[in-house]
Amino acid sequence: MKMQISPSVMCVDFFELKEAIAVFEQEGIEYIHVDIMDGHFVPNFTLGTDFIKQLKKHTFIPMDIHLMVERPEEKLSWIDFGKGDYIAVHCEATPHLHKALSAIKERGAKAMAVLNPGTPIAALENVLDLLDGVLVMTVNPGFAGQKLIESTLEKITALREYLDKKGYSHVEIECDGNVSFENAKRMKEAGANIFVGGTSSVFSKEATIEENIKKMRAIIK
Ligand code: S6P
Ligand code: MG
Repeated sequence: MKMQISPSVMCVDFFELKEAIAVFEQEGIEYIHVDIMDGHFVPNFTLGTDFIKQLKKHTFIPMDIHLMVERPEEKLSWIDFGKGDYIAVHCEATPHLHKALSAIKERGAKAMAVLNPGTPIAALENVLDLLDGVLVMTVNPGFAGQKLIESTLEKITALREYLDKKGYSHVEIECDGNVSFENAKRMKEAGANIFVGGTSSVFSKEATIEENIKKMRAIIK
């Protein structure tokens, strides 16, 4: 499976967003991870629908939109997305997971279901045919800069096995939360192939964004 990087744009210094996007394009970044939080599903607010609209005017890189909102199926029409973009909805955020994923597919985008660290893989059982990807949260969502929850590595391994066994080996696995250079290697070995880059890698202050992306590429290749 293709190894891909999805920088989490909530971690950028917004005064340097334009330069960061130019580096993403130059480095062949596959997705831009956009975190949307509603202050209910997770205890924080972040980026919104207008931000996505603006971002789409300034880059050709597809979006990887991570909806940390309650009842996402009621809010999909607010968001500018389409073919090539990933939209991720949390299994815990709605009793209508099937409806939410179907609505994403109907708009030609790629559908992703998200599992919080405490949510079992079994939550995916009845929506497997709608999935292009599964996002495994490797921290509890809401904030950047947290520490990896170790048990989520086993979950990635078990999920890869589960998907392959059920005949869904084309379904991608993304990991989000403390995907540091060290952890990315372990997540890759566990079976992940899309890596959300945050403060512990792509936006680490120890080097430039360009150097960090190159380092991440070398680790996950
Ligand atoms: C967190 C959010 C994530 C973070 C990212 C930060 O709830 O969904 O996408 O932005 O995980 O990365 P890091 O390296 O600071 O943990
Ligand atoms: Mg995220």
